[in-house]
Amino acid sequence: MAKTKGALIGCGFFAVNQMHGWQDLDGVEIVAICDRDPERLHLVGDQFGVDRRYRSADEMFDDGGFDFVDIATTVGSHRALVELAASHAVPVICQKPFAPALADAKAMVAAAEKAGIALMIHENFRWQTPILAVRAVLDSGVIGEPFWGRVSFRSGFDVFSGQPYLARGKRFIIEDLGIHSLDIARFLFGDASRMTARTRRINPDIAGEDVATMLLDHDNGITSIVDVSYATKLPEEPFPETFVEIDGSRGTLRLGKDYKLTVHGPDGTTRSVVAPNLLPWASRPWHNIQESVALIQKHWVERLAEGREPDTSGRDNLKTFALVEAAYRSAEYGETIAIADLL
Ligand code: NAD
Ligand code: 89Y
Repeated sequence: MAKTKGALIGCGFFAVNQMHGWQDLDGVEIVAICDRDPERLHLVGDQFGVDRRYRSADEMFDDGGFDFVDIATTVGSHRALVELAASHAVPVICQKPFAPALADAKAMVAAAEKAGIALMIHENFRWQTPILAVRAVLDSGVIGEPFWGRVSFRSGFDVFSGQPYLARGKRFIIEDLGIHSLDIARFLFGDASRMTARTRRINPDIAGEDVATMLLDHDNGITSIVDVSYATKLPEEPFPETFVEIDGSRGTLRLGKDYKLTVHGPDGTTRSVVAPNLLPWASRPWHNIQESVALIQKHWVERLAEGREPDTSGRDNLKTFALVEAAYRSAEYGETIAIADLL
């Protein structure tokens, strides 16, 4: 059977994971890559054996010959590149964060819909093995109806050495990492209607906030706390693990350090380890994230073939991105923000 052909724009720090993920999928071949930095183009092109290399996305689209494009650049270029893909009617995956602002994200969804193409946001954290395990427990009904939850990511890991731009942005942890935690909260507890947030900057060497505490009212009555920090110095560094606590009408669930999952219900307590697989190309501690890249890319290819909307489509991800926007507004004005007013 003919392979699905893809092109990748942005051959930086994270794109290498995406290239590995594509390489592992039997039915996919990345036939062209693009980066304005010739060194990155050379490095990634040689590592993955891709001959068609471009410094300009316009030129790559003009030459065409691919069924989808994977955008792995940083946020500033997302809107222009998604609109470029739409103008060539090429289905597109775009890395998180969706866009610099909600208005851009809405314009990107509109452009994709007008062109009749699929748009998926690479929101991979909900595809992590431990998070999928938590979702499966909720679906089993063993803890009953959830009424309270917490999604927590607290770390002191140096993310700035690999991603130096993170230290320079006016917005940092909510836009970069909290966006994943907020999406996990939506995945586990459903859409949210109200957001209250507080932020702090502890690290004096960065421009944005590195601590955020967010309170969400979900449509189904669940209250959740999403708390994120890159200023938390623990005896054992948990990066990049997300901890989850859920209280339900019949029991409780706790996902803690080293992927330990404890589920307590009317029939007793079960303890298990829901660790991610260490893929051959992955490296600790990133393997949890790396496996979720492979899983979301598989999901994209399946949905593309079926002509069905991916779970983290642009339309869906507007609701996660609205929570990001709401958190910044709430922290700035000290108010609770109604999400419907943003969408
Ligand atoms: P990076 O700066 O290392 O790489 C981006 C690359 O894109 C650079 O090589 C740059 O030259 C190239 N580029 C930028 N604009 C371009 C354009 N218009 N045309 C061609 N090339 C262009 O950044 P990174 O750390 O790899 O992050 C990329 C994206 O991945 C960010 O949005 C980041 O938030 C996201 N990310 C996601 C995860 C995740 O788990 N989903 C993890 C880390 C990073
Ligand atoms: O950019 C971030 C992401 O998406 O996952 C972890 C990260 O690399 C640093 O916060």
